[in-house]
Amino acid sequence: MTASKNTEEQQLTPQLTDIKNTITELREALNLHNHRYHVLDDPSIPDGEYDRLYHELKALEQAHPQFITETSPTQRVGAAPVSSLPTVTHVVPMLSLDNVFSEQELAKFIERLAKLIERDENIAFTAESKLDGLAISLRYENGVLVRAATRGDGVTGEDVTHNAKTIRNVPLQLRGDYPALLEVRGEVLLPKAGFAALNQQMRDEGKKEYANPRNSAAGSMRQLDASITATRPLVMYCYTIAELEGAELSQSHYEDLQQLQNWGLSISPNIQQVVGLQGCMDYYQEILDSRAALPHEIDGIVYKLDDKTLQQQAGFVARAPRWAIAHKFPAEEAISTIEAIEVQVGRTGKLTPVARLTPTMVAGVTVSNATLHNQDEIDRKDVRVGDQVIIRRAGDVIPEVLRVVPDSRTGDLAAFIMPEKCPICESVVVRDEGMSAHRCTGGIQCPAQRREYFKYFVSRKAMDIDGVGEKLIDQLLVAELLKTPADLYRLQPEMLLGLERMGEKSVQNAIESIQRSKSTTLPRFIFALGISEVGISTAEALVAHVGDLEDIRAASAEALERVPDIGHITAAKIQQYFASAVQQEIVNDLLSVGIHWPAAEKQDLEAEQPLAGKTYVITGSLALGSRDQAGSYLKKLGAKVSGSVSGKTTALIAGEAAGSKLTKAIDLGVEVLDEAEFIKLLAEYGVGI
Ligand code: 5U1
Repeated sequence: MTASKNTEEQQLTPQLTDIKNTITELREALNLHNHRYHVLDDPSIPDGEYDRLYHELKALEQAHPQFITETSPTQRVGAAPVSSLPTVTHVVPMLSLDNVFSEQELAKFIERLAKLIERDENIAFTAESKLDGLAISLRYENGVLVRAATRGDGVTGEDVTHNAKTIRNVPLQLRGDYPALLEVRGEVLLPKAGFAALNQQMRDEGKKEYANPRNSAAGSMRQLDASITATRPLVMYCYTIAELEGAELSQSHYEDLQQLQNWGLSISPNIQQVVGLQGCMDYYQEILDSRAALPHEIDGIVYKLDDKTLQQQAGFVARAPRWAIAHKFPAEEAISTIEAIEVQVGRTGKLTPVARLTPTMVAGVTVSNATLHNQDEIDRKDVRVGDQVIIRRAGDVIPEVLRVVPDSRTGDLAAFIMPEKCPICESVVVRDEGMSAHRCTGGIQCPAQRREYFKYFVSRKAMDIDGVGEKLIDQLLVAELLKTPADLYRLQPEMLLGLERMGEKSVQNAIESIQRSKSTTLPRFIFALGISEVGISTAEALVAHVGDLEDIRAASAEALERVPDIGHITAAKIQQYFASAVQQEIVNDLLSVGIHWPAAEKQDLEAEQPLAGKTYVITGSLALGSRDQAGSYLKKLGAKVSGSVSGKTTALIAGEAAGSKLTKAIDLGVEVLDEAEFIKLLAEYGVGI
């Protein structure tokens, strides 16, 4: 330590010295994370954690401006370019955005802005998703793409023209009445599906995976070899015009975006004009609700003052415009610690290792458990009890452990090994050859499997016994009244009366819904048996192509494999199920208590299946009836009906109020049919509605 520093510190109170030290530590941490994020494309902490550190530093510096230095991470726009790509100077600097994290902060932003532009707070904004990718600037001269550059530090970026030219929705030549000069900015992204495929490929090749889609987009765009970038399904959405010559635009930012589209550039889906705080918050909630279903990652909303003259009046601060703000979503990733790894046993006996975590807030919810999937995943991620880990909770998906925080392990930690005996019933645990899952061999004798199986058996898609819920099943199991599924049909009112929360009305309700469920359909019954790999559409295919239960029970694995969409493994599982003496008894027992269905409508396999090999998705509400009903028309013609849109979808049938599936279909370029077009399609194949 130098003498002058000593003197300086002697003049500070102990409290100020502490603050100064905290500021220094925060800067060091942020510099390190900045380097990993921008230079190495390999962040070690989630974005939410970075934001937290950044805001802690910013708040301390605001309270103690005497400690602000020119080199503080708060004083710069982004990271300087580092690779061997040529550099580019941005004539108009590439900005970043200030963030808010709550409605209150947003309200303050609007209040401040209203004062700056001397208007009331009913300000018109253009609201759009904050895309989680890499910011890029595209320059078009006489309609021709002449340069693409990364943001870098906002003034100097990297020349990535060779890579931008490989992005399918970046036009090399503008369309229509394009201007003499256009510099446009936006975000390059790798959609979620492309990210998953890329990481699978990295794993297969033994290479390091990307931490998130944004890093993979950055890594892809900063390749020296454009043929590598060309293999990545990147997309670019434009969000602002930086330079323009030779065209007149209106005063509205929203209309600028429409104009960009006319010139052949893509803009973010779901852009809306909104007014005031309420308009912003409604839009925020709508997009947050559909976040998990979107094809690409977004991390918040951007609101921009729509009137460009007023934008000029509001002006800029060092790194960001005063007329725009990013409203960040609650972070979906956070750091926690693994306190234990326990093993859960599912309906089919599959063992799932579950991490018990130090309770941690993720996406607005306290998370204490996260799935570790299976032994292979634990080994691949090298996750151990005691590790600090990054966890993720996205939408309604079960929280999962993504990875260990790099360099966080201190000391020797024991590796996890799956138990050799079931932790619930002590039956032998086996691992099917070539499969990742370990299984308990106890079958329905295992209390865990039995409980899960009964919950499944009564569920809506199976026997649909709505009067029997989880609580009642637990009580019946404890009372040893349920051993095999047919026992449900042997229950008498007096056996239920007196159980917790089972008054006369609930008992009657339970018994009636059990009795009602006896009349079912064969696909539902097969589904309810819980044969591994057999979902409702496989059960429907079995009935359509093989016949009644007796035919299915007697079918060989080879015959089952001839059913569309039934592969080798599923055929073997079905055949093994019906060959097992234990399962035969379960099925016979169910038949003996009176479960029945209408005679199966076996389809003639030779009959014409004009839509065989095609896959449709149905969304929104249809005037012709339920989506199930609409799906059955398609299935009759040999088509498959799926629940989610992908690149393999033939077409999306979109009824009224279609939401995120429609957005995804448009994004993926999947054909969309409205109800009238759908009815016409059916009519072409002789199906009248
Ligand atoms: N969607 C969107 N993201 N984003 C980032 N719009 C947008 N605008 C930006 C930035 C940095 O800057 C403009 C306000 C100039």
